[in-house]
Amino acid sequence: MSNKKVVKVAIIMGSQSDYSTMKFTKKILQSFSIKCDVKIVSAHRTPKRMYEFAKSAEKNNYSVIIAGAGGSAHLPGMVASLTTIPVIGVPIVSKKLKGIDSLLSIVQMPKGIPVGTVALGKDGAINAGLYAASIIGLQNKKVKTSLQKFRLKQTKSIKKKPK
Ligand code: RP5
Repeated sequence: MSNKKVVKVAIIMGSQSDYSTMKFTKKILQSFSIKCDVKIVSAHRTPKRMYEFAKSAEKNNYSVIIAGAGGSAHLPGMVASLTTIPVIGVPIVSKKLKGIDSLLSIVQMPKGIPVGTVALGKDGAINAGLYAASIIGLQNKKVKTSLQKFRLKQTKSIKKKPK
């Protein structure tokens, strides 16, 4: 296991409005001292920005890309089609369909281009960060140890009896 490579995660989202969810991904990654770049990249409103982001992701040394999107939520799949870096999709709770649209859109990628899909909203945003830490932990001992400590703390926080 090498600890020398600087690990970096890209957190992208389709809109400013997604940040109230995606900020939890940033927070959990920071708690593991994993560097992250946070950007608004919309598949349909800024397609050129999305293409350029995805095509330069390798050069920018991202280990994982986490993409939050709501509604028809094509951003994670589109980005995944342009790179072989693992992409995790976070379905945002949409206004009209409460996120069922986002969830089905992200999870139902046809074969050939995988997107790791997490739960809707805040839980998914946190789990996306933890999942990225697991992937990075395969190569980075410090991150793996932090993740193990996090799990232990979580286990200890669960009381045997309810108050
Ligand atoms: C999607 O449309 C975004 O990911 C966002 O979840 C949704 C709504 O965007 P806004 O109308 O809030 O900009 O592209």
